[in-house]
Amino acid sequence: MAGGLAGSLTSIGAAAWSAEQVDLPFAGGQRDVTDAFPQKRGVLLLRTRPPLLETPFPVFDKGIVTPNDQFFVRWHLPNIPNRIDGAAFRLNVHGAVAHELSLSVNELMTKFEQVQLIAVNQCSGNSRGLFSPRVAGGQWGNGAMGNAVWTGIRLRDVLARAMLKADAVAVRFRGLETGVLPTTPLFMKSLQVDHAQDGEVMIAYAMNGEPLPLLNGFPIRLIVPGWYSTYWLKMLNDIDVLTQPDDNYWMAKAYLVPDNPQGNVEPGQKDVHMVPISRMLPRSFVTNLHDDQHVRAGQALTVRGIAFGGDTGLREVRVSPDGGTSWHAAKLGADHGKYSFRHWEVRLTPKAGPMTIKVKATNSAGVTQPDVPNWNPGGYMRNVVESTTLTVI
Ligand SMILES: Nc1nc2c(c(=O)[nH]1)N[C@H]1C(S)=C(S)[C@@H](COP(=O)(O)O)O[C@H]1N2
Ligand SMILES: [Mo]
Repeated sequence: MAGGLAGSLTSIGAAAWSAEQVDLPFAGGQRDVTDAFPQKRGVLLLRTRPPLLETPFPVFDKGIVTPNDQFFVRWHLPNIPNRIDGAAFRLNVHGAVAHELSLSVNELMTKFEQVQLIAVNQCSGNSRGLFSPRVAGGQWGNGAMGNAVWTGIRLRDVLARAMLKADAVAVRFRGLETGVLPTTPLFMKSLQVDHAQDGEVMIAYAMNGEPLPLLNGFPIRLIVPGWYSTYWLKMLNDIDVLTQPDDNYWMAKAYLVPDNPQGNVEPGQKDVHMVPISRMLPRSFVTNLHDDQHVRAGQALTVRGIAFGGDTGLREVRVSPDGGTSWHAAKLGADHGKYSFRHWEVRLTPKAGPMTIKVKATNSAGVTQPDVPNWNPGGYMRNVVESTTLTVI
């Protein structure tokens, strides 16, 4: 892959998309299904430039790994390079380091120990369209997430080669894209030095065994396991080691959440202490059934789906066949590591009438999904217990 690395992005949004539409379950939720973006096919179009593309939910029923061509896409700034010469590309490491580095992708692939991890990449604003009261921002359904096998190297190993100086406090990441105006703040995110050196944060050069799709960050991106993907910086070409906390716009002003475990406030509440978003919360979803689906009374019904623990593994997934009155432990599928989606399944025998199935995950730290939706003005961190209402005939 090294010498011939090239991403191409010839016609963002230029081609026609199919007439097919999907209705997400909120006002204004009509989405075209598009094939118009390079290396993407059958994704929901939310915005063209910069691209916001959502994974259609039925994809999550097909396996615990989300295919690259249907993996969601989110960018903040419109000038994304449409071709990257992978051989000429360099990752620069500078700032409070003893040795500045300028590394080719080939050097990253051959001079550091390779590691692999299955991890969920979830946008902070996943499910924002379901917020009530509604909030501004990308109106995602539940498909601004995906699970992939990431191959790359440890950020810690790269930082060790650069040798951080004693006064380093944060590590800031930047990618190749820019805004339309020179005054638009470049998209940059940072991690505290201890987190950056925890040995889990990765620089990935492959996703599900393939080079990263251009729109998912070709040729390299950051993987911050268990944290919302705003930190998973794409087309990563610059690492700046800072001696002060990062006060750039995207850390100090954007992506702030109320300082409590669910990022929760009452609509209209004032004087809330806000902090940068960080760890993910547990979530679980039914993937093989949808609202208003008709099923047969008295016949065994398999209900299955996916769940993840957020910043740690899953302890259990429980399912209620009666809108939350009684709960049954679901059978969990293979464990692919604490940051991965995990399958779950139960068998039910429905009785005639409407039937509301609820699913609730608890992670290994004991954090459980709330029965009542959490809310905040940014539309972040939604993780309410999901309901699916069937008609049993
Ligand atoms: N360079 C760059 N990296 C970025 C972003 C961006 O705008 N630019 N957006 C972040 C956010 S908010 C999300 S949700 C994820 C989306 O990752 P994906 O497009 O691979 O699904 O990328 C993150 N990394
Ligand atoms: Mo995001």
